[in-house]
Amino acid sequence: MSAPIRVLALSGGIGGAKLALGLTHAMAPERLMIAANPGDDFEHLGLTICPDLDTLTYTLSGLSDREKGWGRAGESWNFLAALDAFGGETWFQLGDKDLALHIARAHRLASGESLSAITGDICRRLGIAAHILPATDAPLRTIVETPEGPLPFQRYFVERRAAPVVTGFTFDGAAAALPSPALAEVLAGGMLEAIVVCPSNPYISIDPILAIPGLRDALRGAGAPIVAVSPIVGGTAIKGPTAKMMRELGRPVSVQGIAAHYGDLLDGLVIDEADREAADELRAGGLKVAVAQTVMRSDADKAALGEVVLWLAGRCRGAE
Ligand code: FO1
Repeated sequence: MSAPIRVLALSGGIGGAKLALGLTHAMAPERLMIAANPGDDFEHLGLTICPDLDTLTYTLSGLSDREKGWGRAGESWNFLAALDAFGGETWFQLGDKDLALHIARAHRLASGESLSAITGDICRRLGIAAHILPATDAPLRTIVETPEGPLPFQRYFVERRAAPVVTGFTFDGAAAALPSPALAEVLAGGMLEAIVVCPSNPYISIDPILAIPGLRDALRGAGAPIVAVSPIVGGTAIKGPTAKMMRELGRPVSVQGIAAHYGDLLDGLVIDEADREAADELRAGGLKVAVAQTVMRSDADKAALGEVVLWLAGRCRGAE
């Protein structure tokens, strides 16, 4: 890796990718590494599907479907329609262009290349200056515990539309997973200025990354402040099932609930203006807090939030 990485972001899919894009505008993008949640990944139709990794790749290359948040813009669906005609499984939608990425990746995985090496090459081909990689090259899959039994993540999220009540999570394969090599190198290198926990779902997007043995300690030991952006705004989640999960798990659906979930991992938390009144309580608990507009509608919003995150990390370092 040529330029030393200064900022490491931990990210899930859609919300995390928006902040990651914002960070690329708030700093030199080649100094940014983004470790993607592997927990949403699964094997489907003989292919390894990596939704959060791909959402980051498509978002940072400008290829993403900005309305859906996942998949590619200008997509066609001939493969899915033809598959349907053969009675194939179509509950998980793979567009034609997205399928091309999956086929290219499957072929390379089968020939023994690592997921992080393949992702690095794909990002270079798409002109992405930031370094996107899976948090681990090993299979690490989120299982959602429900009263009707355990459900693999995509069955729960897409096929069942996140409807079953959640009682907990397990991360299959976590015990044997190692951080991907470039991530381990950056964490051990002592060059990081900030670690950013994106406004992703803490249970299903960030916890799978933290389930990699030793990773939480490596993050704390990296010598950089760890700053999160709350995915909860005004007592609800902007997108996705975060608030529903917190309720079902009996946790307060609030920025305090997010702070409590991450506990001593965090040095700083960015909360939305809607939660301004929680700032003093969070500060009394030992966190540095920035109050900002965290709902990212435009690219300017994303860049502005990226700047706030880096500013708060600077304050945590005592640099400003
Ligand atoms: N999300 C859906 O809600 N329905 C889908 O059919 C779907 C297909 C899909 C294909 C490729 C891909 O990279 C992502 C896809 N997603 C889909 C998103 C995926 O389920 C993510 O895990 C979630 O968005 C959570 O981050």
